[in-house]
Amino acid sequence: MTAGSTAPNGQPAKARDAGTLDAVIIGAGFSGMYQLHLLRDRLGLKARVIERGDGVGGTWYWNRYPGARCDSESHSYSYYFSDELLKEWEWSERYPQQPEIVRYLNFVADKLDLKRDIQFETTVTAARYDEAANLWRVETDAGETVSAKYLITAVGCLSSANVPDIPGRDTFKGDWYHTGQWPHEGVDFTGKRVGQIGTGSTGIQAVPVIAETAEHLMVFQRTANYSIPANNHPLSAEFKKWARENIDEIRRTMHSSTNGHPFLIEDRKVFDVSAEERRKIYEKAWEIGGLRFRAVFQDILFDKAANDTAADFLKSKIGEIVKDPQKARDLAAIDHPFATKRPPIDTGYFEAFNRDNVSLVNLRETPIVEITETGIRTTERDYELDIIVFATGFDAMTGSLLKLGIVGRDGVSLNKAWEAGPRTYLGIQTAGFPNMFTITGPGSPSVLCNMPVAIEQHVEWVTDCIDRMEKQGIDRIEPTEEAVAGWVDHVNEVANATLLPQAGHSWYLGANVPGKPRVFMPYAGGMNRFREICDDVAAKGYEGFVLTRDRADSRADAVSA
Ligand code: NA7
Repeated sequence: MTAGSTAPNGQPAKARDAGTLDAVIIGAGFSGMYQLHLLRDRLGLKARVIERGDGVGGTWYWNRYPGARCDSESHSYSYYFSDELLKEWEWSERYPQQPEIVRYLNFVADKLDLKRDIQFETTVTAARYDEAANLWRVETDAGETVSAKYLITAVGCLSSANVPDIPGRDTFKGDWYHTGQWPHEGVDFTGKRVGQIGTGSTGIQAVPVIAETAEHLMVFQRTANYSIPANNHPLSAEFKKWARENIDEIRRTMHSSTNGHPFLIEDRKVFDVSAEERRKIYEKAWEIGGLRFRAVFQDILFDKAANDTAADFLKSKIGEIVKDPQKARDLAAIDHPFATKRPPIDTGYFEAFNRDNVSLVNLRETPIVEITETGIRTTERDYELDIIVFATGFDAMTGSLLKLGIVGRDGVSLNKAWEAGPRTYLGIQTAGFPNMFTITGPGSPSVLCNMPVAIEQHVEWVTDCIDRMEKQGIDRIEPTEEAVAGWVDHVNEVANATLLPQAGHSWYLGANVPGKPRVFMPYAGGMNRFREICDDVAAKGYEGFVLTRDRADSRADAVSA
C-alpha cells in the first residue's frame, strides 16, 4: 500500500502505525549515519534512519555523473570522530572520486553496524508535529507512520535537483539526464552528439570526461566561471603514512580554519606584497592546485581590489590555455568576483576546449529559446543533439527540506514559516518546530565549509543537547523568535561584510531557482567562529532556546537547563 492510496470504501487508506521511537533521522549520508551512531550507540536511544536510496551515501549516492569527484582533499573528507576509522581506511587519490566515497561510507556503515537501523528505499511524505503527544508523526511512501520525540533532518544541502523548466523540454526525443540523478548503469556517450547545459562545479568536472567519448560535446554556458586545476594525483605511501600519524594535528587545523579544510588562510593581505611577489604566489598556488588557491591571501573575499588581482590572474590563465580566441574570450567573460560563487576545481576543463569535438555556446549572447524534438534552439540557431545533460545544480539548502512536508505547531508548515526565506537559529532549529533539528541547515556554515567538519559539529551539538534533555526530563526545545531574528540578522551581517552577495546569480542566494526568495543562506562568519558560538550557547544553558517540561497537569513550564 502506498500513501495516498484509497481503501475499498473510497476513503483514504490509513497509514500503518509503525510504532514510536526516540528519534527519526531523514537521510543516510554523512550526517544521518553519524547521527544514528551517536543517538543509538552513545545515548542508547531508539533511532531509525529513513532513506530514499537503496544504499548509503546521500549526495554521493545520487551524483554519479562522469567525473564526479569531491573538491575537498580526501584525507580531510572523512569522519574525524574515530581514530580507528581513520587508520583503517586508505584513500587512493588526492581528491576522492564518487565511487570511492560511496565505498568509504559503506565501510563506515558496516563497521558501525548502521544498516540494520536504516530503512532504505523509503521516502518521507510528511512529518507533522503532534503537540498533545509531543511526537513527530513521520509518514512514508511505504504507507507507514512512525512516531518519535525527535525529528532530525540529514537531507544534505545539494540533493534537490534543479531541472530548469525550459519550454519544450518534454518534447525532446533523445535522452536527457540531470547530473544529480544519474543512472546507476551509466550513460554511453560513444558516437553521440551531446549538449551540456551548465558550467558550475559539476559541469566543469563533467566536460573533460564526456568529451573523451562523445562524438561532439556542445557546452551551453550561461555564466562563465573561474576554475583552478585540481592537480589530482594518486597519494604516495609517504603521504598516507603522514596522514595516519598526524590525525590530531590535521583535526586541529580543520577545526581552527574558516572553511574546515586541512590548511589555514594566510595572514597576509594582497597589497602587502609587490605585484611581482603576488604573481609568484598565485603561480605557486595554481601549481599546487585546488581550493588552497583561495587561501593564499586573507582579504580575497573582503576587498574587491584585492579580489581583482586573483580574478585577473585566473582569467589570464584561461587565455593561455584555450587556443581558439573566441572560446577563450567567452570562457573568460566572468562577471563576478573570484570565489563569490563556489570556485570549481578541475582536471582538464579549459584544455578540453582545445579538442575538435568540443564547442561552446555563449548563452549570454544567444540565449536558449526552447528545447525541440531534436535538440536545443537558441536565438541564433538549432543544435541537433542525441543527449542533453543538465548540469544545472540544485534547489540548494532549502529544497530538500521543503519537500518533506514538514508541519510544526498549530499546523504551520515549514514552507509557510520560510516563505520569505529560511529562518533558523544556528541553522539547527526553527521557531514553531519543537524538537526538530536540521543538520547543516540554512544559517549554518555548511556549504562554505568542508562538509564532514560542519556535519560532525552539528551532529555532536545535537547529540549533547538531546542527551541533556533526556537526562533532565525535558520534553521539548525550540528557539525563541527573538533568537531566530537575531541570528538571521547576524547571518546577513557577516555575509554583507564579504564580497559573497555580489554574485547575484549564485545558488548561495537561491538565485538559481525561479521564484525562490533571495536570501544569503549559509553562515559566512567561519566554521571556527560558528563552533565557538554554538558551544557558548550550550554552555549558557541553551541561550536563545526555550526548554520545557510537561507537568503532571500537562501545563508547559519553561525550565532553565
Ligand atoms: P551550480 O553551481 O548551481 O551550477 C549550475 C550551472 O547550470 C550554472 O552554470 C548555471 O548557470 C547553469 N544553469 C542553471 N540553470 C540554467 C538554465 N536554465 N539555462 C542555462 N544554464 C543554467 O550547480 P553544480 O551542480 O555545478 O554545483 C553545485 C555544488 O555542488 C557546487 O557548488 C559544489 O558545492 C558541489 P548560472 O551560473 O546560474 O548562470
